[in-house]
Amino acid sequence: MTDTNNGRIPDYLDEVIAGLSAPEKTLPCKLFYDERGSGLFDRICELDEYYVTRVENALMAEHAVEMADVIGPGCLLIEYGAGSSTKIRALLDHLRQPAAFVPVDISGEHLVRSTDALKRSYPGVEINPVVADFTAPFKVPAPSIKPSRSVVYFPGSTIGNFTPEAAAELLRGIAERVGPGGGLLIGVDLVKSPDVLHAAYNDREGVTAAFNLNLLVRLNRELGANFNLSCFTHRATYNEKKARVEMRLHSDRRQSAEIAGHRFDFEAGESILTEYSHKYTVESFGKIAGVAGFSTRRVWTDGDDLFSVQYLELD
Ligand code: AVJ
Repeated sequence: MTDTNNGRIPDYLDEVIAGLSAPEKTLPCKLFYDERGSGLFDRICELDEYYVTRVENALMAEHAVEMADVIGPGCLLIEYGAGSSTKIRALLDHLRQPAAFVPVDISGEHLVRSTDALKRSYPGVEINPVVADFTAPFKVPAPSIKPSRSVVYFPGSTIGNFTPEAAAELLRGIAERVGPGGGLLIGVDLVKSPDVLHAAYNDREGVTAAFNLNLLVRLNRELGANFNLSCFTHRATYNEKKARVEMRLHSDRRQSAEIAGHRFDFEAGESILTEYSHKYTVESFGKIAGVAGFSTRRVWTDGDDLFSVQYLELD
């Protein structure tokens, strides 16, 4: 196992063991985004069926002037999960004299690459990247100019990965970070026809399936696990009652896999839960925001009400 990851044991090993030891087996969805997984996700974003990225990009392009206007001049802008360079560029093109831009991402390499490109495009903007998992505490460096207010930008409907309770908790953390008068510009995917959702998470080309299965590819490589990749199948279903897509890896037969001396047994038909993708109405999201102390100030949606970008403010 030692030569699978330059001799280092990945720090997520305990989380993986705990998740696979639970009565309902789970794996953390943040593990999707290794080099290969990030590439597969980029391909998902270009699929016809996956409306999410296309519609959000269009909303950003169309309304960035208004967004920059409600945010106002001199802000400290902090992006959670910076990977969406098209979206942030729409905003940076129109923001007036931002005090600084702080992209936060769990992948250091990814962050260095995107920050270099942004620095070239926006030489007048102070850019202070932070490598961090935004679900854990982290510090944002103070900009050299005192900001008028702090605003977190959280695109992509990544908030949908969290249960409503965990989402409220994360928003509470953002509220603490931005303080009174601070803002949150957030992309939130909307409740819609189950057919549209089914197609978006079960694309014809099988890119989403490859993205889901890549979790096991990664565990085999980085943890020396021995999952039999041909005996697990991608499943994505819409749970209407909970308003969420649930993604799983389904064990096609009775089998077992070993990771770092731990053995995991699977019944035929047993599955590993790999991701939730919660969908909201403007009202249901407003409630969660309210729990964290935010008020909904503006909501931008497309003509088909597929997706929303919302500006929330802390009173
Ligand atoms: C990046 C979390 C918003 O939930 O739609 C895409 C990830 N999973 N296809 C989503 C994803 C399967 C995506 N988020």
